[in-house]
Amino acid sequence: MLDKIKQLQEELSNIKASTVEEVDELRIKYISKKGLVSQLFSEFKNVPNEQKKEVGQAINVLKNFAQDKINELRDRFNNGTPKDDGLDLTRPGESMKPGTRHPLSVVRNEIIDIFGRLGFTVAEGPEIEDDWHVFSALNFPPEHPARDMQDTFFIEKDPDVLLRTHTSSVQIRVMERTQPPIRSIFPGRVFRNEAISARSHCIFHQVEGLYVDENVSFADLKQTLLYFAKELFGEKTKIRLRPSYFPFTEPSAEMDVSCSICGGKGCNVCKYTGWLEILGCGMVDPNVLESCNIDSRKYTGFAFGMGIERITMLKYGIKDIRHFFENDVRFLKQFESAI
Ligand code: 2NM
Repeated sequence: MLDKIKQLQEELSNIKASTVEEVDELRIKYISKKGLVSQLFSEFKNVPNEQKKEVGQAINVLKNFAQDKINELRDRFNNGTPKDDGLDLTRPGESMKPGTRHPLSVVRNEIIDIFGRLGFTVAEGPEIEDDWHVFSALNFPPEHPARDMQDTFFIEKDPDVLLRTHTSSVQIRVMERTQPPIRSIFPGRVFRNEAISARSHCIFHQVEGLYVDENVSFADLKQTLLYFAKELFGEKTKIRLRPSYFPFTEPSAEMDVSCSICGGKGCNVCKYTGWLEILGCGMVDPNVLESCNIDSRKYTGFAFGMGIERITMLKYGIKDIRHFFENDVRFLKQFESAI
């Protein structure tokens, strides 16, 4: 008798049903008046007296177990009111914060937007380049130090395959395939073989710009950059141009903006000069135009280039360039942007 009870208990532990009808069949089989559990009660009278107590208890346990099991199966199909398992399905879900844009993307998009309002389009090109597009077409003499292994990451030698050190290579590609008017900006990653510190990194981001047409003058360059500086740093911003040298522009200049922290009065960010250097610029050297089959007697152009990291650090008071490459969310989530 006890064996029979044990066997039924095991059978009941494994019962399954995939429809309400199957649940009912199981109910009839086990716990109806003529079911297997009820049959045990009828056989109970034949159990010897000394076993009655033990067997009686076991049958009662089995009966309750069978009842619970059938109820449980039935509840699964009872799609009217789900069983209360401690979940309140009417509660609003946990809110999920959207991610934020990387500060370099925020500033790059802002720069693209400002020049977009002046009619500049965006162009991109390859990060892996050849000597022609990075150096020769840009009027770098053969012995220029930037061509050195010390400054440039070479992938192969003879012929040279290298990582671009500025996005000017994209300007060359655009000028090679398009005749003026050209009015574009060129955002992208660039690579220089430099020691990593708080101020410099071997990978960084640039935006360069180029405007080539008939009668483009230095005055056009100045007004374009003044508009840009006011849009980026505020209406009160002043600019100044200092003579400089680049192989690809003549004349060349470096542009400072009045310090946006102290308004030009002098503070530790501008090292008490009142000015911050933000970009290099100049009139495109006629040799560069000729390298790209653009007639330098008919057309002139201006170009400029800036580091996005530097501008972002100045704009947000970030003291270490390495923050941009560590992806610490405590740093990143402080930047929110509409674009
Ligand atoms: C700079 C500064 C000055 C520049 C010149 C050219 C090109 F291709 F037209 F010759 N592209 N970029 C340029 C000029 C870049 O970056 C500091």
